[in-house]
Amino acid sequence: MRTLRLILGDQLTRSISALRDIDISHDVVLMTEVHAETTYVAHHKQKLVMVLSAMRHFAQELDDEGIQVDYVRLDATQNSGSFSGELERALLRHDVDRIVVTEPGEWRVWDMMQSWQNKIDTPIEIREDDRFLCSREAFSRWAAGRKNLRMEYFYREMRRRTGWLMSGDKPEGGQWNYDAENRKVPPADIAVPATLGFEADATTIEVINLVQHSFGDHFGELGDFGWGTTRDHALRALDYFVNHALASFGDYQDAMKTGEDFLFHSLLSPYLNIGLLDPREVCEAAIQCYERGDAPLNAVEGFIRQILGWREYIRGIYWLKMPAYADTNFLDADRSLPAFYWSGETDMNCLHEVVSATRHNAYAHHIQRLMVTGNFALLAGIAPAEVEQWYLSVYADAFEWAELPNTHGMALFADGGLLGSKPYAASGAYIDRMSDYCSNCRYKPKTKLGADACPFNYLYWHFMIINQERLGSNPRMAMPYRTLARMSAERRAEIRQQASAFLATLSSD
Ligand code: FAD
Ligand code: DLZ
Ligand code: SF4
Repeated sequence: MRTLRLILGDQLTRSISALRDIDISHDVVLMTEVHAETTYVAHHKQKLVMVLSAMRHFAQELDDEGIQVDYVRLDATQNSGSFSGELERALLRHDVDRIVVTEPGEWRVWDMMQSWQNKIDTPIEIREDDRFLCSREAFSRWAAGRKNLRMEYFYREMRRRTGWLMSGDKPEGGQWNYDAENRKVPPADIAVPATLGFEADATTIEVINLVQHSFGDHFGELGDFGWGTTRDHALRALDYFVNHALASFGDYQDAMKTGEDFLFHSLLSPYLNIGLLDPREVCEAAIQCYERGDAPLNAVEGFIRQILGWREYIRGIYWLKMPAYADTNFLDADRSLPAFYWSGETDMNCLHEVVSATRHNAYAHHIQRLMVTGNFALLAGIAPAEVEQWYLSVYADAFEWAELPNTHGMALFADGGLLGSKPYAASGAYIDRMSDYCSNCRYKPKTKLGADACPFNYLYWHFMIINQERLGSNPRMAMPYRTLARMSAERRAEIRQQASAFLATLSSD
């Protein structure tokens, strides 16, 4: 029996289910660069380089093993531009008995794959993507019948299931979660590890030229491209993080600092998401570091929770709730995305800094995404679909299964509280406490109203006022609503007036 094995651009894992039983002497692996995938959103140029170069390197590694790889380049003559078209064309080139593929990461492609079963005569086997620690089925079982799908409960179950950081049936150190220790503000002279960059080889340089030529109008700069594009690079990035940054990961996880775009974060999400790293090996490397005594528990638990907890939970929610999930809009937010999300040109220094870093690096860390760009979009009532398009476009790690629940649920509360128990709405005080952005801003974080007032301050109370009917009965919002109740009618009117005037200045052109 001869099998055609289709590998997508985020399935670059040698042990992936679609390759597991490969017969090297007969089978053929199909990999295709297609226009539909390079343009379904206008991906950051660095993401395009990373994915396409990693695909080419992965194909070469399979070829080095003696596997027959049919690799279709973006500029190949007759490239149809879509997975469906390329699969059909490949079937004309190869006489095969069946097609094997691993389920895709995105609903959009899953839907497309379902249609292949009817359109194509050759039998297709769609295999589970078991590169995650919790299968879609196991997540559904966990969610079934629960009123409350909070991450924390899921995470505890995953800790028990894996035995990671457990002492018998108790969590290591006696607590499940050490977040209270993970909100420190870094001293001004903190020594941050140098960024590990990878030099572009001939393959990557060729892709950089292709992207510059064909996708020059996409967001982002290529000048600083330093992402790894091979499994070897990804393993080096993991090793570098564990040995140089993990020990301080917990302490400064929520901090933001001008000129330090990465602080102690791992920068591993793009490698995890395209399959160059496996979540198990990443968590195990962190646990070994703890067991050697090289990183404290608050750091390692905090890091493990991101992967074993958040990453798995977010993916579980995506598959549990799609496709209807994307259409909810609990707060009826409908404003257009302001143009400064692309240009970075705004007097609000925090937004300017985060958008600029995003343009340079195709990266921003979690708190920058959630509490700066996300918080502003929430307070300003930007339409969820527009915000989601932005997040899907601008980060190297952006794949809808991870991006959508984080944006739609966590940042925008558009799901009405399925994912988070309350909106992550914050005034300028939060950004002032966790960053040094405010000291270089034309606005004052402590001023509530007037020309110098930080816009986050009056937008926060405006958000509370206009959403009182929707949020007022939420017990976790009781405190701000008590404060609002004590506010005079004049004060509220002033807030509404200044917020409306500010929002009217936001332009999407
Ligand atoms: P670290 O801070 O070092 O964390 C370690 C790892 O934990 C990450 O590599 C990632 O794999 C995982 N992780 C941490 N938080 C999350 C989370 N909330 N959801 C899923 N995985 C998590 N992550 C993506 O991988 N792709 C996205 O498209 C994406 N979009 C986001 C959009 C918004 C609005 C927000 C608030 C968060 C988003 N995240 C996304 C989650 C998180 O911000 C990134 O995973 C993280 O910033 C990646 O950087 P890092 O590798 O340095 O992470
Ligand atoms: C992200 C991406 C891009 C930019 N280009 C390709 C491509 O040309 N060919 C390919 O196989 N995959 C690409 N990908 C990754 C896919 O978008 C991803 O595999 C699907 O969205 C399923 O998650
Ligand atoms: Fe951002 Fe307000 Fe601080 Fe300026 S003062 S950086 S707008 S939080």
